[in-house]
Amino acid sequence: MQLKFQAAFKQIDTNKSGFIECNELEAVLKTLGVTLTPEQVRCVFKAADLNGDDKLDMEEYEKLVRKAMPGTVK
Ligand SMILES: [Ca+2]
Repeated sequence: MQLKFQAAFKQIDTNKSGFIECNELEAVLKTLGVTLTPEQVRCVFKAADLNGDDKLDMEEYEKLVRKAMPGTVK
């Protein structure tokens, strides 16, 4: 696991829960210039939430980023 990636994860996890919640995902998408409707954000979130616990752990988030932005995470 890349340190840079962990640092990014911690920045996104604004409430320091150790997980990324749906609203945190929405916020990070906005900073990336991606504007989605709440329904679309929910859809992306659900697709990324592999174990269905309604939050993204670092592994799930990494997979999402790898899928969404190939080449950004090595
Ligand atoms: Ca999860």
